[in-house]
Amino acid sequence: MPASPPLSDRRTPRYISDSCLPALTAASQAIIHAHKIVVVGHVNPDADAIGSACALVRVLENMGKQAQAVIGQRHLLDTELMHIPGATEVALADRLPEHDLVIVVDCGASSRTGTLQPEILAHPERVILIDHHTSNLGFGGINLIDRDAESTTTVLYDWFRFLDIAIDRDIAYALYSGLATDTGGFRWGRAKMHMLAQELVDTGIDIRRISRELFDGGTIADLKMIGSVLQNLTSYDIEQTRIVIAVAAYDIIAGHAQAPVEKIADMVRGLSDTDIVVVLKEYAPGDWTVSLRSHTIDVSRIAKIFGGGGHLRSAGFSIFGTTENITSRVLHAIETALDA
Ligand SMILES: [Mn+2]
Repeated sequence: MPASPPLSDRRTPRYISDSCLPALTAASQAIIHAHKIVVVGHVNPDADAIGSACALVRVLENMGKQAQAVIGQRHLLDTELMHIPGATEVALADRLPEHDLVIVVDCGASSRTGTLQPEILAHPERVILIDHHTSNLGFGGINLIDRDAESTTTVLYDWFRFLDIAIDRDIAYALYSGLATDTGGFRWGRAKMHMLAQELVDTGIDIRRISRELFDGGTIADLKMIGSVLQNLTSYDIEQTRIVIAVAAYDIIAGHAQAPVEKIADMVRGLSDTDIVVVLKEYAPGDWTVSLRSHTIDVSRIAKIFGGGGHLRSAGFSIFGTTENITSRVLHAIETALDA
């Protein structure tokens, strides 16, 4: 009896789990049959969301599909992400453009699709979800989720290999941006994230430039804004756990790009005398995004209490209220989580 032909190497996942193979196959079949594809990244996108969306749109266009990336929010995207090839073509929308398939990227919960959430939940059979968040329960018809992957762009890379897509420099730039950002500049992740980085860098991308765009930048005014937030850090002790809260109120951050505000959590997360870092960011009056960071405690559990999610060490959620009200609710939730 003749042996069945071996799967070619490209079909073997290199950076994601073999258990993703059924989803890789299903997702590949779905796009082959689709013509108009909408790619949705999360609200207040970071470089992993925009990098994933841009890389995917370019690949789909190369496959002869009509593809459009959208974010379900009204306020403008952060100009600091516009260096990623294709980012200027990402649209803002309250409704999904005409489509026969939706691919949602880097959204750990359906709420992260913003104003597009009702339409996405109404037709999961038209939705492929690609993600790496620990807390993701899988709200798509096809769920390509690897909770060990460093970034959504890591998952995409293996999908592109599976599809036998050539990775050009623009695609590599977008994928690398997501990988570099979600590993804090390669400070955490598995050893093989460096192998993926090497494969991407081998396409000829300029990592010095990408790193400068992703991690440096900002203005004198941005630095002063960060300074005034840090000046007013408050700390709380719940039993043996120290919590630090930073409040980036609307009147302090208005007029600043999102990137320097998002930087605050990463500046505070490394403190040696702190267990949990909470950063409250008021991007619109009364409308807050909360970031949670910890080296020792599963903060995705705390974020879930507020309808958010994320990773073990890095999670977040959205909430309306005042500084005092949100602070007391967050402290109470942490106390509850610590007791559990
Ligand atoms: Mn991500």
